Amino acid sequence: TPAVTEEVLRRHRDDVMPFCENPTRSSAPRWPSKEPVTAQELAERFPMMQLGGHYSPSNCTPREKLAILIPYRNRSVHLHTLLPNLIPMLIKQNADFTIFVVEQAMPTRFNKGVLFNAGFLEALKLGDFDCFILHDVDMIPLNDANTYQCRSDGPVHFMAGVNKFHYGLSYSWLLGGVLGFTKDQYKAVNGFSNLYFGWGAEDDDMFLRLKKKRMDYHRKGKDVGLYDMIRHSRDKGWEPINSRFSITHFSTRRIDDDGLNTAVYSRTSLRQLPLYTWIRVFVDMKQ
Ligand code: UDH
Ligand code: NGS
Repeated sequence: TPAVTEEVLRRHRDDVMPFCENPTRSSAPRWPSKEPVTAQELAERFPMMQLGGHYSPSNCTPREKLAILIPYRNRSVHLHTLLPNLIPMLIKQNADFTIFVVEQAMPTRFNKGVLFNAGFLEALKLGDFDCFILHDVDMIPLNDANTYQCRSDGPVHFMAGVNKFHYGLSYSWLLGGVLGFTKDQYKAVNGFSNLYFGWGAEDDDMFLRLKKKRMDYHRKGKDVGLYDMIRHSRDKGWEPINSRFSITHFSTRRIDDDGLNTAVYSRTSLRQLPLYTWIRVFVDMKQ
């Protein structure tokens, strides 16, 4: 009898399980639930989630594997408000996803760029992810039709508007909030700069990286891309630092020598919790 080749197996699987389609249509924004939910209640609410915060639809073949990277420090209430909104949305979208909470240990100033780079590298040690969704912990998606999928022709900015700005953005090239890259796109821009300790500019730096690499990005429309930001005060260790402007000034020159290929951090914890994989890293200020 002829050997069963990979190709035959694949086709067979496709016959039985067609590729997943995103069933959600644009609809009126849902009213998000703004109450934090305890870890235990979340685990009970989402028994279909596998350890480490993984979910894969059982009745179709997913087209891509998503890694959701959430930069994090001391925002437990926000995380426990985001998860009960995000998980059901992604399940409705038939997504194959794994949630990573990438926490920066104290005491160094918070550095989102390094955390994204670390999350990207650490996630790839654990699975073969195709698409990386970089997600602020305090941004609650309002429309289930805001499909978290990457595009082969450029990164996707999923946020068209946020409550804080009357469901608009503060400026047109803003890339903060929720941004999606394929693995190759993220590598092509050499990830984020590692040099921004403190609030601001790492996302503007990314905008310049995309420009430099002649990569267009796509912004979702307001029909689906609206978010509610959970209001909060400024965190300790996340103050705006004046030097950010001069760092950005040299951004495009440095792009290949500062980023994913030069991120310095040490991983101090890795735990697979019921609803997410928790990675804690220590970031030295000498990048
Ligand atoms: N983050 C943390 N912990 C921190 C700092 C940042 O988890 O200590 C993460 C978190 O994912 C957050 C993201 O980084 O969503 C961006 O930080 P942010 O939400 O604080 O940034 P934003 O620009 O707010 O929204 C800045 C402070 C505004 C103070 C307003 C006072 N009225
Ligand atoms: C800009 C920051 C961005 C930041 C954005 C948020 O000024 O990093 O504000 O604006 N750029 C610099 O600091 C250079 S907000 O939407 O909160 O008004 O993301």
